Amino acid sequence: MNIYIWMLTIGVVCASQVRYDNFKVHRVFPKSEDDVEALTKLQENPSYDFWTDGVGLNYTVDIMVPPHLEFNFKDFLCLKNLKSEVYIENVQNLIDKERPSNKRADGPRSMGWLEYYELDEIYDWLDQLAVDHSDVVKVLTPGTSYEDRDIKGLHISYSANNEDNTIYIEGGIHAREWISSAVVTYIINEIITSEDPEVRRVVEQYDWYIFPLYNPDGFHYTKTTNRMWRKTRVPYDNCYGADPNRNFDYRWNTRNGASNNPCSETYAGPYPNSEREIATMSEFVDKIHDRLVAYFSIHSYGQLLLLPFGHTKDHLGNYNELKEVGTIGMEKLKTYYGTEYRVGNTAEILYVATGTSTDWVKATYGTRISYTYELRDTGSYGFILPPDQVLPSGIETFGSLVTILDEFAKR
Ligand code: 0X9
Ligand code: ZN
Repeated sequence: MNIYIWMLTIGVVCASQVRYDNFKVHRVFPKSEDDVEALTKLQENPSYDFWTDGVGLNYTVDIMVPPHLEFNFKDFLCLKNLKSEVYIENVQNLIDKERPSNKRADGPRSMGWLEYYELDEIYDWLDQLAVDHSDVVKVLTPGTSYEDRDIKGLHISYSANNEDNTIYIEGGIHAREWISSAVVTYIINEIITSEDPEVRRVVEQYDWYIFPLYNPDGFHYTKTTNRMWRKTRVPYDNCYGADPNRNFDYRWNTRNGASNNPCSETYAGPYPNSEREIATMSEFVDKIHDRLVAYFSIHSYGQLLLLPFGHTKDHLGNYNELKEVGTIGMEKLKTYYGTEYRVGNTAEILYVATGTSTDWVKATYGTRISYTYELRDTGSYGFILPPDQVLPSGIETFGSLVTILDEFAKR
């Protein structure tokens, strides 16, 4: 009897939905190396969730603070004389507002871009596209996640002659960045169904490999249990998950770009490619690498277009070309709704990050085009971007992507 009650309690603890009542997101401005050091130290405490993962001089840091630590946190700010601003008053309120549209009322919904969808809805839609457009669309499942979910994507091909013109798009590598997967599904839909002659002219020149959900276990977990989950779901010591975007086999776990601590949001994992998702998908990219002209990794948030590399501020390789074309792409993006992006090297305009997908592709295969998008917004909603911003995000992002490809083709 006792054992039964004990087991029941454990079960309830593990399965309950995490709530974020009165969790605030503070934006802090580090103005000196001392500030950076103090914040980096604070980040070691996993109770503070750094929504912007790294800390860099003169760049703002968004930190989610649980109510019981609000007092300590304010003391810390005072002590260090750090300037700050409350960006989100109550994270749970945003989650609650998002929720009605993220629930399925009566069975599966047909795909759209006015709400957020579940994993099986997205996968069913991919399957249906392959049926409806069997001449150009094929479903691919190169592998499965740690918890045995498919990593499903599409190969879209208009002509066998396009093989050497392959574009790869990866979405949803960070579980809580729902807008990433939503925008990637929008991109898929436009590539296949757009009737705009300009769009058709560009997209039909390429072969497309597109995977909207690189981290299916994490995604599922954000739907069932913890909306703010980022990593994979592999148990390590006392904590779950490695950061899949620190797990790629290039400069893995080096120079402040990732963490050794399994409880950290940027845990690099025990070794490169330790995460089954990353090992499998890296192997898949390897198989097609000689046809690859572009690799796009889609994240949120910050409205940034990031160029390799994350380990150094140096402008390596074809930085100039990537920066110029990226800037043209972001000018196009702005024409739709006025959304402004900054373009630059990751370590320079964001923070040091190592073992990321776009750096791995660039360094390993020398792929000409390699960009990381940090989609909307700039912090008002952060990861909990309201569903009414899905469609505009899709439209502006797709527009910029087409412009970038077209501009590269002219050079
Ligand atoms: O830290 C990350 O992995 C990305 N930011 S996020 O807030 N979405 O987690 C940035 C990745 C930067 N990419 C490269 N260094 N290539
Ligand atoms: Zn991310």
